Amino acid sequence: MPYAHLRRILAVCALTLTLNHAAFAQLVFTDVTATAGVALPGDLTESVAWGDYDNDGDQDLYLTVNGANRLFRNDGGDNFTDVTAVAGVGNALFSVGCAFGDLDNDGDLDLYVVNFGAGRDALYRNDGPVGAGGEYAFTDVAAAAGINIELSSRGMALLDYNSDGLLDVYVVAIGEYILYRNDGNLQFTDVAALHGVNQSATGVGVTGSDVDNNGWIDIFTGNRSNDPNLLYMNDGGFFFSTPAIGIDAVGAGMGVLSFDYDNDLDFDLYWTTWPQPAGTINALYRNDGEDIFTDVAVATGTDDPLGWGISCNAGDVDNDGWEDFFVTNGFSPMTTPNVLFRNLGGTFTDATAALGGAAVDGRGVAFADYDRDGDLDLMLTTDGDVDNRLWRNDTINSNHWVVLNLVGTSSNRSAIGARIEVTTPLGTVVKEVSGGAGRGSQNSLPVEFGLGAAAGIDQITIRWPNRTTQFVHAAQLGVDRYITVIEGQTIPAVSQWGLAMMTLLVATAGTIVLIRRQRRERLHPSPSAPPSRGLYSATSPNVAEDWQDSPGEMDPRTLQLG
Ligand SMILES: [Ca+2]
Ligand SMILES: [Ca+2]
Ligand SMILES: [Ca+2]
Ligand SMILES: [Ca+2]
Repeated sequence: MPYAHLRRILAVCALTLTLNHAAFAQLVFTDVTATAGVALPGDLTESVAWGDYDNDGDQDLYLTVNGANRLFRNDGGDNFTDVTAVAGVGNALFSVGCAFGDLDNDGDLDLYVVNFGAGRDALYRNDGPVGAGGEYAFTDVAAAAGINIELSSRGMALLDYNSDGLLDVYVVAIGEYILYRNDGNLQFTDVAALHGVNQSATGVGVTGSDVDNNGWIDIFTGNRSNDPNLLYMNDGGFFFSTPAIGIDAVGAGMGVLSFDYDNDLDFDLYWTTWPQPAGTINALYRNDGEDIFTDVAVATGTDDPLGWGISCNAGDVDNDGWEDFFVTNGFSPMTTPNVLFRNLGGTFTDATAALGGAAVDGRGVAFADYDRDGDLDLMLTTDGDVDNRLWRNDTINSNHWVVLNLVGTSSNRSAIGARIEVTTPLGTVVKEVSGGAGRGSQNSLPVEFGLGAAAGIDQITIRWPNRTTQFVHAAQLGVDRYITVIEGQTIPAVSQWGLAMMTLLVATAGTIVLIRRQRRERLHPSPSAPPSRGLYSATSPNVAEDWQDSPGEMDPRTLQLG
């Protein structure tokens, strides 16, 4: 028996035995759309991307709309502020996809927006805190950057296909697919034909993922109008059109997703479809290695036979170490419910009831822990007949977690495409930093790992997008915290005492900042001034605090390693 296969079986056995006990704790979500101020009544919201555009340590929210898109700044708690105007990102075309990524590696997140119908896609360069009141602002540089697509674009993903440290853009449209190679200085060249990844099909969804684990990001596209879905395998920055066996089902393909549903340390593929031609159902392709896949949707309970599938995204909402996922359904003659599939250890159950129902005309979906309490929250975009929905995860269980925020140095700074394995005494779980999935929606770049009952981490293994591997011996770092890892920087040995001191330093630094701010505000009262949004830093060079939303509120769980 090949070692890799044996390892997979052992990994599944170990996780099944140890993580499954917590799987049946009650899931609880609260609809906070109204209180958070992110409802867009009457607007058709198409897609969603989470990203910390203002580098204050929390996830902000971008929604594409048939009309002016919106950027909501996360102000802590459940408070979001519409900053579209000052940020300059309200593209008024019919935008259907978006993703955040640091395309010029200057330390802040840029934003790519896909526009359906006529009109150029937008490439918003983040210019930093240059706007009114020191707010972050963007400039659409698409034309100067060589982004000239004015076709009917549908979906997109960011990926560094040639592993040169610059994020590239793959756009799927009707009848043409474009791979914008990033040549540096925000200059892009379409190399889709050169690399054989142009298609004459009707593309809807795309995602980048290293499906065969050779260190190069592959491309999986969902194509409708009876065009086959295609998986382009990447070897050395060159794509090979040899079709993977088993994934090319024909139908009305829509959203696509890559995630390891069965915890055997390879990425499996999901594909949503409309029920046309009759009988076409969603597919979950189990990765069997050697570019061979087996559709296990029916066997795992994820075929959603009544759904009109649009988009999909994954997140471990109960932190049990098994990846759950959400499927949106819409554009249907009747309203078919969106579905939250909860992973019970390789098979799934419909957990949508935990949301209080989701029978609305859905479009896009993405996960992020916007309130930084260690569980993944959920944004759903919808047709204009109902409001989009933001659900806060209020599940209470004893499962542990860690959120890893990766900073590339020789790799792309957003670390999109990094492969992360987190090993605890209970097993190993693998995820990637996502450049977009489903149909043009994007989870947060920081990756949340549920750890189940594991109260400690043995090791974190990161294969950066430049294909170097970094081992983080994390035994002393603890769990239930955010950890920032900078590419290539070694982790200092930290004793429990040292960790306590680092936490104390972080809390002390926060207190000092708070006292200084309160003193400043006493001396210089300025009720109309915007809140200070500078970065808190502790005195230790090995630790930095990046939580700064509500004035004075500190999160001592956050460590920056480097
Ligand atoms: Ca933020
Ligand atoms: Ca797998
Ligand atoms: Ca789970
Ligand atoms: Ca949360």
